[in-house]
Amino acid sequence: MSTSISVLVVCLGNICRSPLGEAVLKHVAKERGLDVTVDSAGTSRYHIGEDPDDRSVSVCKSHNVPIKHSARQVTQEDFRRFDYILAADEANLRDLTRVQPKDGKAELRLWGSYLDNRAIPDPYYGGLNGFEEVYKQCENLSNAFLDKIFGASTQSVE
Ligand code: WE7
Repeated sequence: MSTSISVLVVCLGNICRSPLGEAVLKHVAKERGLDVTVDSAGTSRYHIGEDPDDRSVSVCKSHNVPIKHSARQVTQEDFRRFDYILAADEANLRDLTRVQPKDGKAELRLWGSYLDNRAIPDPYYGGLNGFEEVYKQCENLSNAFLDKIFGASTQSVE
């Protein structure tokens, strides 16, 4: 019997880091043959309905990782529906704590807490290489998270 889990990746606007993290986590889980439902959302309502940032799309394209998302704001229902809510940085984590309902079952954590406690830096006001760095960090964070939840024995071999 295999475990099925659901994960919500969260950043500020849900156009740069979190849709990229969603795409990478889906891709890594699929490679490892793991059953993981992944979505993403933003703490802000600023970009609701927008596609991912062109630079997130470009970086995913260069790694042959599919990315498709429409930006949305995190809801209290998300805390009841998802098993894990992973915040990109400490500000996102703080904002999520503020909207977390009493009856939420989701495990709310900084994504980096599964690896090195580092935040995913906001690449919005930088160039494409910041997005490439975020991509690599999301790959490492995806593997660290899946190792922790499913066990390192589920690691795929190249
Ligand atoms: C960002 C952003 C990011 C910063 N994606 N935006 Cl101007 C603005 C205002 C409220 C919410 C959002 Cl979402 C945005 C646009 C989108 N990753 N990062 N803004 C940002 C970075 C450093 C200092 C201040 C802000 C608003």
